[in-house]
Amino acid sequence: MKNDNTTATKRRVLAAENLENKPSITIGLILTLAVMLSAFSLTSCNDSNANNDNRVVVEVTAAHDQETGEHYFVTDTEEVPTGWVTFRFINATEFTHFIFLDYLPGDKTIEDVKNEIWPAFQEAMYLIMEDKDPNAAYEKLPEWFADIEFRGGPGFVSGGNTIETTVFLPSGNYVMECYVKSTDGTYHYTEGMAEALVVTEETSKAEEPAGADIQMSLTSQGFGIQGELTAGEHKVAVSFDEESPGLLGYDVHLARLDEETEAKDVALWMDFSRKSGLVSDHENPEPAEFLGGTHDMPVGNTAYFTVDLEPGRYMWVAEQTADAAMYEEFTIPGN
Ligand SMILES: [Cu+2]
Repeated sequence: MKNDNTTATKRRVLAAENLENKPSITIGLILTLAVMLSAFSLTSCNDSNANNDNRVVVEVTAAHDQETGEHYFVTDTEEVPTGWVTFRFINATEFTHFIFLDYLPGDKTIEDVKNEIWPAFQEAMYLIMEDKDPNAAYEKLPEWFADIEFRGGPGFVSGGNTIETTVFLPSGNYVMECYVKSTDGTYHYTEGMAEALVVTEETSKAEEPAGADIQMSLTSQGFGIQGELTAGEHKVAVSFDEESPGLLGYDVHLARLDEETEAKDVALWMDFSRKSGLVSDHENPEPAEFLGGTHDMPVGNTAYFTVDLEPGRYMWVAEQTADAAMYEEFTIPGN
């Protein structure tokens, strides 16, 4: 796993050196190569663990077209059997992304979401950017929006990093979307960062992940963490134990903080309804390095993800509005 971080760090240094005056294809290639290398080492690392033979893995790569500005996902499958699904999410860009899983009601498809849901949210965000009331736009949401179930998905991850998150998916139609924003308020899904996933009625043989050494119980009281956070790799099991009163459920993401960054500022950035919330681009980079986690799921579900901690400052943070900010800072001591 060490290779991951080394490669990611190299990539970041490379990016920092080149960003100013030489965008374009060369950097894109270097980044892609670096990320592919880091993904490869993660794969070999996991495959050396026993009993994963039946795992169902969806590999998704976050990509960015420098010429058109388009953000998009590249996925290796459009269909999986019902059961435990592991998402391996490779961020081959310089920006933060995530995969949020919408479980659609009835026979709704990604086209319905594109036509009826995202335009309302996008219009609302552009109103917010102009300091106008977004409610008129939100009122355009169709009634069936309330029937979409949020089913977790890989949490926030900064450029160059690869993460894995495992969730249980019932059969039906899903959308994988990212709603990180650009400085002008444009959501990534508006730029094309969304893909459909069909979960069939065939039952997979994938087993529920075992061996979690960190347990979390997510409620309005916080993360309910049990287990010892030390340097090295940890498997985290997250149980969703309280219904959210609003749109945003209780979820958890890991961020690494540099010496100057205040945890509170990262928590505020998590509020999508603020102008500067969830913005990640060259003009306004994300406030910390994100290392994965899980989005919210209905009460009673459990999601799993893996983290690799080095000595340093970290925080767990939920995607909540500024007035309900939920975060917890911790330090992994050095030698
Ligand atoms: Cu994104």
